[in-house]
Amino acid sequence: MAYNVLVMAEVEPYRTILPMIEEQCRVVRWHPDDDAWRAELGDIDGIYVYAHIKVGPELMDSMPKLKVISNFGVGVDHVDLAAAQQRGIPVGNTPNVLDGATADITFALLLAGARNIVKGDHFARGPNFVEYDPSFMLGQEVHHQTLGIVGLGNIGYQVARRAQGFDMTVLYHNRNRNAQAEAELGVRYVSLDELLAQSDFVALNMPLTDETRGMIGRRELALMKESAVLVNAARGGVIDHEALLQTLQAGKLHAAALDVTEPEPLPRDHPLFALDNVIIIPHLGSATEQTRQAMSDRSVGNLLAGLEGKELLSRII
Ligand code: 8YV
Repeated sequence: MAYNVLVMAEVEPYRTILPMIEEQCRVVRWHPDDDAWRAELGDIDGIYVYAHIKVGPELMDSMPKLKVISNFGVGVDHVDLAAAQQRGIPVGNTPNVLDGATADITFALLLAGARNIVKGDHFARGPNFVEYDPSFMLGQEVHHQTLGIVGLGNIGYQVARRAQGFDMTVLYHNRNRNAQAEAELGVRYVSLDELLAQSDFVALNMPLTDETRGMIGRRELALMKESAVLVNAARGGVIDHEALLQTLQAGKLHAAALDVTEPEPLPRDHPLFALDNVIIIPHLGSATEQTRQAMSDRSVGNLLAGLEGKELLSRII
């Protein structure tokens, strides 16, 4: 086998990944507690990262032959990109192939938060649903309302497209203005404060970076309408969870609908679980059979290209 690859995964990778890598490489399995893999570091040519395990400068420096880091997923906040860049190691990720699935889950959470889908499901199964009452569980209208998208990248763009089908007015906030999206979708750029104050729904679709960490804190949550729904399909770290907890406990939002949390998973006794105005799902943004397969193909493709010194199919640096 020409190359040695360190597969960093705490769980078994999606079913096609290891067979594809093993066709051309020898796999060394990383382990959080058992250090046997460390003996192999001098021979490792590539790292394959599955599900957000941290890759820092010490690890990179312990692999003199390292040629590529390939990440399963588009978000690479767990990889020290500056350190990789300094060392001239390309980092591959999986943009585009997961935009549709992640936009779909953003919209699913938006609808579920607005229309009490999860709360309604629990109620319909429970002992108290013995009489239908047209006055209970009133939600918030979605169609013709205002959606504010924070992070109008590829995923945010797809969220805006879905909002068009619901006749929504779409505001966005982003590092840079997106003239193409403005022209194609009629979305309007506003400041973050304006977006929070005017939107009936706020969808977070930005990457986690030094700039976005804790972006939605106490002050920002207080700017939102009490009838609003906050959807996070980005990373847990973009929201201050203590501030969110207090806001929801005080009933200052209609609902929060979270695909991601910080930490992830939350401790099993976390106080957010006691609230019925929050929906939490276990990071399912891109979790469809089709998208997982596409992410596998892209990330293994990036790995193999990097090992052979070729241009990656998609690289973040
Ligand atoms: C992935 C994601 O499931 O791509 C991303 O950034 O957050 C998810 O779609 C995850 O990264 C896989 O580990």
